Amino acid sequence: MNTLTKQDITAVILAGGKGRRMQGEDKGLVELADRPLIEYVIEAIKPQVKSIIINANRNQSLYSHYGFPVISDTLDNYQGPLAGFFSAMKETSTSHIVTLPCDGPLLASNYVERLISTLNKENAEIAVAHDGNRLQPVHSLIPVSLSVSLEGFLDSGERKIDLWYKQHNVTHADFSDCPETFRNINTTNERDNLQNEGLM
Ligand SMILES: Nc1nc2c(ncn2[C@@H]2O[C@H](COP(=O)(O)OP(=O)(O)O)[C@@H](O)[C@H]2O)c(=O)[nH]1
Ligand SMILES: [Mg+2]
Repeated sequence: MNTLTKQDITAVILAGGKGRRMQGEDKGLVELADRPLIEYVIEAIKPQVKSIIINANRNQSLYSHYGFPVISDTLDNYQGPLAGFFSAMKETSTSHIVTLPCDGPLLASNYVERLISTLNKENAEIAVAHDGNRLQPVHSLIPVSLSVSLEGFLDSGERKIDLWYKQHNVTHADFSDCPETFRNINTTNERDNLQNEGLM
């Protein structure tokens, strides 16, 4: 019987992308209402977990100012979020990780609790968030013991999150009541819209 608590969780903030739709900017450091995006994410996730890892492939010294370990992908050339999951899992001291992107500043205050309670309730290995319309694959709760499976998957040349999840017993955590948790900033326009809506 699973009885996970927040003490079992390291949050992995994924800030390792290329910022392709934002002129190659390092999105975690892009400012929203005068503060880097990652600051909103750290503030929201910190009370929900035991520890935090920032997964970044650039500007590591800037990210390290927040006082958490900064881990780069062991695979080079921006091979996608699974590369970040794996690199962070290797450095984690808790039994589980919760993943979340650096570009989603409206994270629910019960994000981790809901993933945990879903996994505790269901007989599954991984809990992935569902916004009511679709699965949100970079928002998930994963046991670190699956790093062996993930390493094999990456070694075989696969990169797609959904395909890796298909190899495991995955349950969906229902977040249809707070879809803003998944609102994320991929373009300068999306950043400006959020600012103009006065949500920050
Ligand atoms: N570690 C790592 N993270 C990545 C990589 N590519 C994207 N990500 C992260 O995955 C998340 C989702 O990427 P994003 O470009 O925002 O795509 P979206 O799902 O369309 O919003 C972001 O937090 C990125 O930082 C990568 O190559 N390595
Ligand atoms: Mg995004």
